[in-house]
Amino acid sequence: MKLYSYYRSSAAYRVRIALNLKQIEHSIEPINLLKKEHKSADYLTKQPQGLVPCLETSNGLCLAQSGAILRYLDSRYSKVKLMPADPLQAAKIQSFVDIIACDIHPICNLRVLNYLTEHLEVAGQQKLAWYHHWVTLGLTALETMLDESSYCFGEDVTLADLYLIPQLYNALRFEVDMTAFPKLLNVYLCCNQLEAFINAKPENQSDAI
Ligand SMILES: N[C@@H](CCC(=O)N[C@@H](CS)C(=O)NCC(=O)O)C(=O)O
Repeated sequence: MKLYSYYRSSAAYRVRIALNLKQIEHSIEPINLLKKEHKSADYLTKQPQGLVPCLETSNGLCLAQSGAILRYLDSRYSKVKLMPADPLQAAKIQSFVDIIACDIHPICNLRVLNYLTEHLEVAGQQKLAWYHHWVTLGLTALETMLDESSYCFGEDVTLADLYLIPQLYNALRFEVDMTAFPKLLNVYLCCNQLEAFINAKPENQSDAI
């Protein structure tokens, strides 16, 4: 199994954590977004949107979209289940995940931020204000959904943690004020003590600059 990844991609980061947690044998093929490798003709045959991640299975099938990849890995590899069997608990976790996957990430990712500056003549400071506004709004909702557990939903890692940690990594990188989010930060510290999360960190990737 091969994961096409970029070290700073939070969507790829989610999948790297899952592959590590489930101890799935895999290789990582770096795709350099700054060099536009994700727009090469070859890569577009694998991921038609020209985005990372993309997972190539051992029989050569390419899967796009981190959510679909994670769902596939969780149903195919039962070691460390990412979603509980209980429908209500699973729905609560999915709500948390969707705030990141649907409401924060799509409007704060690289191509959206680049569009603001390159096509709408938005200044760098305003672009940063955009990022801070939408991330802070999302994190404010997420903070209310947690209790004092080590991980987002109890004492076992779930899909929620795989979405939260990359999102927080990004928020810290862009210096979002985190003082209102002690529960999120506690989960961040707990997860980052686990080998699967440490090995998936951007700075621990072979393509990290
Ligand atoms: N919904 C997609 C989002 C993928 C995505 O936005 N990937 C970003 C990196 S996190 C990317 O490839 N950006 C390239 C670009 O903006 O040109 C997923 O979850 O896989």
